[in-house]
Amino acid sequence: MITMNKTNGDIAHILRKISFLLEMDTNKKNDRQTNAINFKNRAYNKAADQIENLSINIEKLYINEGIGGLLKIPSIGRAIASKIEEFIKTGEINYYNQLKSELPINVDEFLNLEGIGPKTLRLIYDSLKIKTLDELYDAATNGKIKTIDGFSQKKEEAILRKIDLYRKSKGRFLLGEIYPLVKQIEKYLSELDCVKRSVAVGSFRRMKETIGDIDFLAVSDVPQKVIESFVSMPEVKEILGKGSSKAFVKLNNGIDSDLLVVPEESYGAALQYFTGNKEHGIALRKIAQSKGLRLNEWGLFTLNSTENRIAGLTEEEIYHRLDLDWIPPEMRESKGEIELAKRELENTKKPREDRLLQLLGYRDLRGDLQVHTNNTDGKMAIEEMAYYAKEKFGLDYIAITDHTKSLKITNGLDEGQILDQANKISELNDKIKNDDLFLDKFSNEKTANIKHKKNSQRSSNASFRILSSAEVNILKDGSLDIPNNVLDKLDIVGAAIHSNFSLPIEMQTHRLITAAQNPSIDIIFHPTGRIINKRDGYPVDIPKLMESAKDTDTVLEIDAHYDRLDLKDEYIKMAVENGVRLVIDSDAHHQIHFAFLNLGVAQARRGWAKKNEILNTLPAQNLLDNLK
Ligand code: DGT
Ligand code: CA
Ligand code: CA
Ligand code: ZN
Repeated sequence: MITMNKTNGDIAHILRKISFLLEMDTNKKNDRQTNAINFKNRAYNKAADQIENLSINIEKLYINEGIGGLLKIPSIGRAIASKIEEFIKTGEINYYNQLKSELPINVDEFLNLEGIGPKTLRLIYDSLKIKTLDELYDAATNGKIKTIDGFSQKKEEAILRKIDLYRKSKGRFLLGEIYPLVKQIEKYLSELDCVKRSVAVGSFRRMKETIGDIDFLAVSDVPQKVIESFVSMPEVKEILGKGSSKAFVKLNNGIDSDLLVVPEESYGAALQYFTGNKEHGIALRKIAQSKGLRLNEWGLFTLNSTENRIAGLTEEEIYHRLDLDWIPPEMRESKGEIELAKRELENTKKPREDRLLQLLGYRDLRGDLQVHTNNTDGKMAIEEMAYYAKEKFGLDYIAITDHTKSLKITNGLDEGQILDQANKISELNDKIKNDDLFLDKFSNEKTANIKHKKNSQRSSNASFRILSSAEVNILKDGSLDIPNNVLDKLDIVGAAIHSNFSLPIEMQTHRLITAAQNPSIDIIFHPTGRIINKRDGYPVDIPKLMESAKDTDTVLEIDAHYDRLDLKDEYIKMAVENGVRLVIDSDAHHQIHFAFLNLGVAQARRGWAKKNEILNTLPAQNLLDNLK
């Protein structure tokens, strides 16, 4: 008889803990044992990934179909299936308890602590018997970590910084990480019979780079029904509260989620209220008050003895009744957008494209200027990346920017390999012109598809272009690892810092400025080097870099990879205000990564960028003509 109540999140969590302990255990083993354990810990992690993203409840699946049901899930084999069975039946996994008795650390605390992995932790545990995060922090504060073999003052300081960053970011999720989940729930709610429409609001609608909790808004005449459907989704781990029009839950991956249900006539008002940010909402309510009106999530009302709703169905009518132009959600951060919207509405006679609130759009990018391939650390060949960029993401061009030779961990290319790649690209472009590049490369189904297209719209293939390029490594002194006479044979060149992160701010700024002054460098990639929630990046004097970019006509990149989003919004705004030109790149290492471009567009919109400020909204030839 099964009485436990295990969510997918609980199951995934314990599998991750097993994986973590297994990895801690590799230190003392010989190579062969280590390989076997590595294989095992990856298997547990992969299973956890699968389970977290499953839309069916695993416990129910098991109750209905037994262990055979579990085995149908990809990445779950016999060994893991039987552990899941044991967990569902008894609430425990004996194997986990065994591992834990050998390494009695508080796994939960260390599981998501980026940058201090199981292997490092093992070394620390072996000498200091540290079991908790607090103990680790104390030991580092008291200078005990640096005394361990293989550690140093620098490593100790890095550990303190990582714990600080972790504590600060704890509970905030990366936008790109939760994006698919949010869209999945949004779709589920929208498709309920009792729901007229549903949308994710809050910081998600503002496309903030990290999200504290996910807020949903739904329009319905039967809120109780919507709330029951929401709290019983398989993605829900725990119901934190529910009322007549609201519900609060915790989802399997640990993030909280709110739902507000309103009638149709309040949709726009609720959308406005619930999108925030809080300061933006408060400012709007003050404007309403100053006009003798009241604004809340149900509508905009007059303050007569009988309250009359004068707006509420759409957001536009609310903004307009307050004498403001409608403000894109990405701008609603209380950073001057309200004053701007006021001026803009007063100037509505200006043509639409001259108006400041007309931001870069989600369909405006025509190319991607940072794309990696399996010649270095990417996963696919040049032609595969080109195929997906064109067919699935509608791009007109990509630049192939494999890493260069001094970045050894990626097998960076040397001069000869870069030139070989450029030749290959030029052959591929010839094939594209003749319309036969994509025909022999892929499966029959895809080929049939393209052949059909080839007949119907002959010019489409011919317009796609692959640009030769490289992500050149900036060395410690600001020089590059590839000479200019080689770089000048490429269509376009980006440069980036990948090493010596701990140099002081003057030296980092000097490295970037030296690269910008190099006549062969068109773009500085991911200028600050941060990884959100994981590392702050190297220190840079941003205003100085901007000035140099402007003087040398060097383009700065908004790297759209979800954990970089580098430059961040305030720096984008600074670039825009100072006439520094920008591009948005996916930093794709796999074909699905082109999807990150949208996050880069969002980031640019958060920095108030317009279409003409982003160079890769231009056709390829115009873009090349516009470089320094
Ligand atoms: P988060 O969740 O930390 O990423 O950020 P938000 O902006 O999603 O914040 P959240 O979830 O606390 O609230 C969602 C929206 O609801 C927020 O953007 C504005 C609105 N809101 C929440 N609390 C208040 C409040 O006390 N006053 C006003 N005016 N609005 C609020
Ligand atoms: Ca939120
Ligand atoms: Ca919330
Ligand atoms: Zn890079």
